[in-house]
Amino acid sequence: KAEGTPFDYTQRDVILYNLGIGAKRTDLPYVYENDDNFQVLPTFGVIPPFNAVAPWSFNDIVPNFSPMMLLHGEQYLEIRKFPIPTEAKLLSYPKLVEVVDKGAAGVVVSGTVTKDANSGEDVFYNESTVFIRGSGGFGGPKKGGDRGAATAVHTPPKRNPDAVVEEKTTEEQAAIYRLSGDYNPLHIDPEFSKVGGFKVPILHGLCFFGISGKHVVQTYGPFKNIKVRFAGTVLPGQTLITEMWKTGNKVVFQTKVKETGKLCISGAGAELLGGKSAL
Ligand code: HDC
Repeated sequence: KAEGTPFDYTQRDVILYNLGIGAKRTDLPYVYENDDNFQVLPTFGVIPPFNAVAPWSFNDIVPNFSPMMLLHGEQYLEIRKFPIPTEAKLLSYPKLVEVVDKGAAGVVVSGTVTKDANSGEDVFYNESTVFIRGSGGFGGPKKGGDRGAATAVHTPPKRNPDAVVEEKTTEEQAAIYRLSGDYNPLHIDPEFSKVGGFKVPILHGLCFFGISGKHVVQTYGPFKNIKVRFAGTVLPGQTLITEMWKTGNKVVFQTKVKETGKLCISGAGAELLGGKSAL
């Protein structure tokens, strides 16, 4: 039986995560453990599996692997237990889902179940897609599989968005976000990011995913799953504009960088939990 990678967290980790995705000192439910409604933003579900030990190595599955050329391509998160605990001991079990050949790039998808270490109950399921520039052309399949909500591409309706939320990130956004567990130097070390093709260290995909997810929660309430494609990079300090369309129980959304007008999240959607939630 595979051994899970442990992730134990406390209220302190919850507050640090919430701050990393832009919670303000006045957002007491996000930053104050004694608030009656103290909670973790639901996109926290991507954190426990982040450093889970994978039973494969990139060097074994794609050619010319370089960590400097790796970008986060897509993310799917399913929350399987509500309310999300504000402290817990969890175990994550990563699996390789697929390796796709995009010619100039290799695309690797992993899927990770995260369980409560005491009860054995599922808490989160994640699928993460990484886009590795220069690691394609190995003769693999050109398209990935259809796994329902995990691979859905959500198309915004033609009408104007039903809701728009704008939020400026801070210059320190990546420096704070990384303390939740993604210490990739691409987001802090200019020497490293330069080799990857970026003059300035770029923001973590999962940081602007979290900020956009927060916009969805604050507008429509909690969701049971969320899927995004990282369509463009974001620099710390830039302003994010999340455009949302409510279609039934689903929120279709996309996020733009205000300063450039370019999409950083596209084809995204979240399925709402609905009803009264304890979140
Ligand atoms: O879309 C381009 C881009 O720059 N996106 C933004 C990437 C980004 O900023 N990511 C976040 C920051 S990096 C990060 O956070 C790393 C982190 O520290 C570690 C992650 C670890 C996660 C694991 C957790 C366990 C780019 C460069 C990705 C693609 O642009 P192009 O090269 O111009 O590609 P394009 O010609 O448009 O398309 C080629 C084929 O690839 C598919 N594709 C495009 N964007 C994709 C993608 N696939 C997955 N994810 C994406 N984001 C296209 O569909 C196309 O395929 P096909 O021809 O079959 O349609």
